[in-house]
Amino acid sequence: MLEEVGLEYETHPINIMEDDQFAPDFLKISPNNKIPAIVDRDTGQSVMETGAILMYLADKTGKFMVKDGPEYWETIEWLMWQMGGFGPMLGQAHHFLRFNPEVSEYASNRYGTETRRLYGVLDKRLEGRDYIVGDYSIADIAAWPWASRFEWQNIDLNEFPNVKRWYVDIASRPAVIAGCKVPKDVGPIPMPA
Ligand SMILES: N[C@@H](CCC(=O)N[C@@H](CS)C(=O)NCC(=O)O)C(=O)O
Repeated sequence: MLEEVGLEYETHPINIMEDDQFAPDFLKISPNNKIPAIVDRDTGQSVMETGAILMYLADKTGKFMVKDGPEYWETIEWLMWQMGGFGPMLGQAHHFLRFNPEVSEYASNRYGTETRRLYGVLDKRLEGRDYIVGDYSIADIAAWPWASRFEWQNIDLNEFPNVKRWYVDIASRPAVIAGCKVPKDVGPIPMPA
């Protein structure tokens, strides 16, 4: 989002494997000890939670979210869908399908099934639409990074052709390519076969 809106920014990597997220200075801006969080140096406002950060930056810059009307609420709807479903469920799939596949058959099945269901919902939503709501928006910006881990989730994007088209299209955006290298370059963006 910061690359897309073109604001200058400085990153402060938080290594969650080394418990940086519990440092008192970080907890002041992110009391739930989760990344990401931002501080707006223009105003002093700090914001935690991805959805709130995206809304804050859209509001500050007037980009990637309409101001009112039905499309405003649809954007909120799909942002909340990501925050409550696509993000957390796919996050659990990473734990139980990718990192600890043997630990619990129940958990692997549950999150694997839920992940496929959510991809199905997104595929249906993208039928006949270029983006999740209207033009490219914070709804897409919130969801796309989770889809970029389709391999970790045992998802073949060919089974979800509308998601595949949407995913490949967004993957070519210069801001997305640049943003995927922040805070460090972890290699090329995964592309479906
Ligand atoms: N609802 C939060 C979730 C963020 C989240 O789960 N962050 C994880 C990394 S992906 C984290 O900071 N974990 C550290 C911890 O739980 O201590 C958001 O969307 O911003």
